[in-house]
Amino acid sequence: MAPTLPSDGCSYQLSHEPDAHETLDHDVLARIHFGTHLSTAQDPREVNIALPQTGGAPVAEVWRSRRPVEHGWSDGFGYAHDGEVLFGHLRLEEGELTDLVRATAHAYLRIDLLLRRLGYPCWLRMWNFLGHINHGEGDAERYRQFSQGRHDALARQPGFEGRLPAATAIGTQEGGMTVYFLAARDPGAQIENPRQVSAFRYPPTYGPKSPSFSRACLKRWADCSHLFVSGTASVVGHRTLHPGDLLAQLDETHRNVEALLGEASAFEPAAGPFRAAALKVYIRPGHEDPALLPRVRQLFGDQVPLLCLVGDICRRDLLLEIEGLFTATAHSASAQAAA
Ligand code: 3EB
Repeated sequence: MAPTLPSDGCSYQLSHEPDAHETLDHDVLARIHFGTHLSTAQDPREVNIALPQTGGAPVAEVWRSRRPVEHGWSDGFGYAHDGEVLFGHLRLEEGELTDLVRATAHAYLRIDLLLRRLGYPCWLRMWNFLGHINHGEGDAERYRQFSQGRHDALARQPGFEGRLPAATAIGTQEGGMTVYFLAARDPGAQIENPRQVSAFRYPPTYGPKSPSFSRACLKRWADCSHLFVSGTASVVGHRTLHPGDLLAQLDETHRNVEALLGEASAFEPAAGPFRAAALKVYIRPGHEDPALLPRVRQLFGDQVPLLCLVGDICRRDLLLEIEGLFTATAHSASAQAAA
């Protein structure tokens, strides 16, 4: 049962669909299930993330394409691609993470090899889910070790700080690491946030190697533009604002997302206004609050598809993080009008 895609011109799209486990349709690039009691799947397009959902009936994140989709397994990766965009994922069990820095670097180098081999060398968007992300003190914290390994891999490419993908890094209660990602044949543009120090320039107080991600990645396709907004939190400059205050962190996060949207529009004015196609909200365990989702809807719009997940945010004083896919289609409309 393929739901009809709204005709916003994009050749592939993200939707939130009631979580189901029936066989995937041909047009699916990926289906990501979120929850703690998930069954293992054989289809390389299926991904399980061990984060409980909150705030509604469980949904899956489903990426569908209008173009023919090819899929398979390679070097332990499940992947699918449609000639324009590639989706892939990798799972490492806890036993493979005894040296987390090296394991992360190795995983990221393998991703790079996979993407080159399949002909989609341009990283757009990374999602990283790591067990016990806040365990360990100081620079031995698992998030910081992950960051170091990711940096070690990405920094091998000259000029890497100008081509960083958008990203999310969230902690799970189960061990191990799952990474899933989108990549393209041609690069997107890296967008930074004028309210925030770029994460790759954070001072060493946040870890020996700065987190290698961009605040957003803007990808222009034939008929639409996608803005992949990284996990965004209540960080201004490089500092956490409003520690301990979930709703104030939400308002600050919203200001950060607005600033980023402004930056993206200034970068590509012809794209037209960006609208939120889907958002994910991550809440630190123990900080769920019934006032949160109504406020999210008030800030980001009533109709926005929302997926709410309970997981550890990588900085200990952050209680919440929001990521999203934003779409703009004006440039294709004006291009058609001009034709
Ligand atoms: C921040 O602004 C919050 O390490 O990949 C957000 C999104 C954060 C991605 C990552 C970290 C990452 O620093 C934390």
